[in-house]
Amino acid sequence: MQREKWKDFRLYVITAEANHPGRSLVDVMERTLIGGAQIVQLRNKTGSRAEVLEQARSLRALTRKYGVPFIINDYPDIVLETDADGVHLGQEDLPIGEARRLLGPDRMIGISTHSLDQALKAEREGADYIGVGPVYPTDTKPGRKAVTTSYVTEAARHVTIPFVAIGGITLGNVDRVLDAGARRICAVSAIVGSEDPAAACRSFLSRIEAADAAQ
Ligand code: TZP
Ligand code: MG
Repeated sequence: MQREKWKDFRLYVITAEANHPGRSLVDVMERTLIGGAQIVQLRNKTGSRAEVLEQARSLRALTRKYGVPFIINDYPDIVLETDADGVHLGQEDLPIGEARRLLGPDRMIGISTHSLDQALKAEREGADYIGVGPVYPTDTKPGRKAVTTSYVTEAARHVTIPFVAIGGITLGNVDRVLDAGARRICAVSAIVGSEDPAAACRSFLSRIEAADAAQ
């Protein structure tokens, strides 16, 4: 299955245009790819469908150039329309089984989870990966209570599909998240809001690799 080959990612980057005023989405995301981002998600909670479609087209072309999987938050129809590699769902979005019927066997389905129960349910329903977070409070997803590193440790013990720790992760705390058991990291504002997104990606990757080596 096509989607199996995309699961090896370690550094996941999500778009957040509010974090880089005056710099274009494609430019910032290309810098993350130069720095080694291994999976990219388009997340646009405020734009129109037409805007999301246009951004998806641009990022589909860009990620293809770098051979990196491209995921779209919230719009399975735009996944199909732009030949993206998968969809990312929230707990309130369409059920995983429904997304699978729409997208077929070759595309990835990821889902945000905030508890071990949600994680195990996602696993049973056929998710390809889950988000575990927000680990720390974050302005990128306001109003959502932090799950802390204790949920990261529970996920590391009990979840068998890939899980990616997300939420408030910076170079200042990523080692704690890795120590808690995460092997895949998503950082949004700490990367796309950085002066140098490529350097930020390289720094995150070297922390992830150091944690591997210490295992
Ligand atoms: N889901 C859980 S936390 C989060 C999302 C989309 C935002 C993560 O952004 P940041 O800037 O890395 O805290
Ligand atoms: Mg959603």
